[in-house]
Amino acid sequence: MDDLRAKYIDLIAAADSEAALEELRVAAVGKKGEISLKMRELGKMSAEERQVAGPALNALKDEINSALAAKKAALADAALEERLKGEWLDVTLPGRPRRMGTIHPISQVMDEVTAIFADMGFSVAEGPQIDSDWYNFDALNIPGHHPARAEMDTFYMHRAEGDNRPPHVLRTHTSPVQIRHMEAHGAPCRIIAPGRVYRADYDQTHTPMFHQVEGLAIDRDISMANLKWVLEEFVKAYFEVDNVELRFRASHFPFTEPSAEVDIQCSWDGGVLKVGEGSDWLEILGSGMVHPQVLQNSGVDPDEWQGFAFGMGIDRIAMLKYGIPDLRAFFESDLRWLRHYGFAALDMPTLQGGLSR
Ligand code: 2NM
Repeated sequence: MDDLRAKYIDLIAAADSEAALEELRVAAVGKKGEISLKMRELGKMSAEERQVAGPALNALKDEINSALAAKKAALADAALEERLKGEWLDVTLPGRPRRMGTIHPISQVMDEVTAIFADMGFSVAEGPQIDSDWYNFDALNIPGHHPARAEMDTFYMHRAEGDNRPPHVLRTHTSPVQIRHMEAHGAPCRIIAPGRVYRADYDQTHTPMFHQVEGLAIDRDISMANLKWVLEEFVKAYFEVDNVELRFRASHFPFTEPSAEVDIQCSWDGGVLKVGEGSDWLEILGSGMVHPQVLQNSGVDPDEWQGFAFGMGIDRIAMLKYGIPDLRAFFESDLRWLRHYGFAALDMPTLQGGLSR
């Protein structure tokens, strides 16, 4: 028995694979293994002999099984160790740069504008791009015969034959979003409505789809003074300058009274736009005090509430800030143009981190 023990303990220690171990297991404690055969001989022994040999053989069998299990675990550990050496990875290495597309300048500018107005307490409102002519026109104090309807070059949706209701339209501005917001939430309110708008106009400076951001602030005592401050803060933050002169020119919109178009001070030295210096003026937006009729139409009592509204073209202010010469290139999906004018996908504009870099 000691010979058997010595033989198998040595062989197990020397085994170099799971397969070799399995062979040893079969040879030692398998059905026809050496130790099993010895156990069969117990029957031929005398009772006294068996009392000694039986437990001793069982103990030997247990010992061999334990040695097999221990060696098996050791081999598995060694195999894992070997594999881990091969799969070693330095997780402190810098990442490999990978092209992942760019943020379109219009999306970038919408994010910048949103960040600036959010800092002044404005939240973002959204609404449908197809809307009824009530929300797009009538509610805004633009009745059916009003020249502004013709001027807007509206896209009308198709109506089934015999359906004489007024057709829906592709919204010509984001004002319907503001009407819907007032209707749903009432006053006071402080929102901006950025988004796509549509007008049937296509030339050097017009595309049939473009982008607008409108703002609306309604409270009990909001005045043109508040409008002026908000727009000054916006222009300084957006164009990233410390000072800029604004010029309010009297104008007319059906939905505001009084109304003003706003120019910003700039220079065009060497064909390069600089905002906040020089003696030229650049028109960037329209604004005014929301017409009492528009408040009324939105379910807001004009004897209790008043406020300002403004609207500007995002595409235009994007071109101005980032020196993009051709409007139509915005919508051509030219990858070379996008790589040139696009922004890094993970750089979100914030007021603290810098709007643009
Ligand atoms: C502009 C100019 C002036 C405007 C008005 C409204 C509403 F819905 F509150 F009446 N939203 N936006 C507005 C006012 C838009 O764009 C040139």
